[in-house]
Amino acid sequence: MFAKNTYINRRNQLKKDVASGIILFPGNKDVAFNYPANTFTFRQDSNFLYFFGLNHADLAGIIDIDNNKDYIFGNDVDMDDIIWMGNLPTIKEQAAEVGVENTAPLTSMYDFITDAIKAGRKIHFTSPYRGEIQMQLADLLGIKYTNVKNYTSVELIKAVIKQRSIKSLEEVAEIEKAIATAYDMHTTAMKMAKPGIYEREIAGKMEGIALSAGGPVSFPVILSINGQTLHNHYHGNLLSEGRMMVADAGCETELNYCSDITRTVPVGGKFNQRQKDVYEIVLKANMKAIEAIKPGVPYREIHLLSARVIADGLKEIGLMKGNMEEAVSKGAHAMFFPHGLGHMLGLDVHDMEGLGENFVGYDDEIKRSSQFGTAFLRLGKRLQQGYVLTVEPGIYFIPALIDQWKAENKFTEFINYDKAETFKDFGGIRIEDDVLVTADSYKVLGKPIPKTVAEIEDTMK
Ligand SMILES: [Mn+2]
Repeated sequence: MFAKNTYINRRNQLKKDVASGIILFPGNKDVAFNYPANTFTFRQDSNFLYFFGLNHADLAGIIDIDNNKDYIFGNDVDMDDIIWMGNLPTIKEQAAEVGVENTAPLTSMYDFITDAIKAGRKIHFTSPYRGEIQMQLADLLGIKYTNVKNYTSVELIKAVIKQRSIKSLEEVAEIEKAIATAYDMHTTAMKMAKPGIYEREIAGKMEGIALSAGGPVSFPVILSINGQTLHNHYHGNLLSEGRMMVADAGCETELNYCSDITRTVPVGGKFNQRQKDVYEIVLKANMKAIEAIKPGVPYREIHLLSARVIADGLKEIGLMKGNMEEAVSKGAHAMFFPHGLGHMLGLDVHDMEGLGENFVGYDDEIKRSSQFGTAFLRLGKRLQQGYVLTVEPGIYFIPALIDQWKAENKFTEFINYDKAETFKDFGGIRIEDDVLVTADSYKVLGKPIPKTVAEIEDTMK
């Protein structure tokens, strides 16, 4: 974990940003995989990690704003735990490492919260995303399980997002560590992408590299020759010449900071002309978007800029036609680019999304668009120094979507459906980097991962 002052300062800032009451951060519990003693890999809650740093199950953190006191609730290990799981420092000792003086057994948290409720004090908590925590909160607060989400604190959610959005140097350094591992994952995948190999062989190798480096993957590896399915987790296809392989994968560091990188490569290592034509458009959209990053610019503008680069490029190769400014404003490009340009990145791969996508990505000034395509943009608001975000444009040929829009005669003035028909066997291309917003521009984080046609072909040789 970081030095204890990091956690003390974060909690103190929160006490300034939330007016009064008690802030409750339940840590995560182990979750059963197929029977109680066989659990999923433990993942601590990111808010708990951010403010309390401790990385094991069955803890809770409380910040008493009114009395300026921080607490960790948890149980010391007993002999059974020591025999089966090994020894751990006492809760008191662990708490001291993150600058918390007050500790108590987990069960006493119920009395603590009950007393606070009786005294009419406000209990702030964020929206639970796991059933176990939702039930724990219902129990603690004496409310119905289904009613818990109605009591979440918007004040706390906004205060947490305000802090976690701005990455410190030590956090950026962690993210760069995660990208260093992603470099190994992706260059290994490129070298393995030969005809006759199954997707799962490469996906498994990538996940193994993440685990070897000390953390899990930051989300299940997306690796597919059917890249037109955006979040494709099926890994059973055999790679064959003429297909593009999309690999969208990252990892977590030991401190649980994430990377999220996408590369798309031609199976066998050589782009054919059609693949190169589409690839160069996506690459240009990725680079132009990155170059536009600086504080004060709404990310939605950069999303639309990348959409424009894609539309112009598709017009050049005959897939779109007409006035591209109009096409983009009406959303015609979204048949080929039906998702957002990117999202924040940090302790979560879609950072803070558990707190609510619109709280993270939008604000009073910039509201989420309802237009197909742009509506899926997770981050639209103005950028600030210290944000870390992904830039991930793509072009996809989704046969069912082409069929539907064609049948509806949708945007026939902008889309050349005859030509689109001939691309139904193409798949998709996405290129994603992780970028820091600096004082006056941007920094692409981590060691550069092969990205141009020449770099990729050279790596795959
Ligand atoms: Mn991403």
